[in-house]
Amino acid sequence: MTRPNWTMTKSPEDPVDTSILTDVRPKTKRPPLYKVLLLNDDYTPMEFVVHVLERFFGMNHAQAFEIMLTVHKKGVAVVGVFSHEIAETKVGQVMDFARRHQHPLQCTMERED
Ligand code: TYC
Repeated sequence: MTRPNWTMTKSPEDPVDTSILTDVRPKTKRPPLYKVLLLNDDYTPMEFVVHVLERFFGMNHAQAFEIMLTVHKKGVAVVGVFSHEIAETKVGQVMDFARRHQHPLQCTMERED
């Protein structure tokens, strides 16, 4: 009977062939994380962006104001890192909220390396 080598009993007469099947660790690769990015534009009011960061990303007012200013000055900033599903939800919430208020604010996600 042929059995995988990790279940075979070793004996001098029956040496275990470790040449192929040697790794018995279960595969535990963690799923990738996604950065949620906020993009600058010339029209969305600063207060609206601060409100978005407080409402959807759980930031306090000072944190939200600081990140908003970073986006305003640098063009883009990471506002959070999440699983694929949560990142998609956040992007959808921000885009929907901005569209409903007729602001051109853009929010995207990007796989983290
Ligand atoms: N640049 C905008 C303004 O001057 C403010 C702004 C900040 C817009 C961040 C978008 O993601 C943004 N009103």
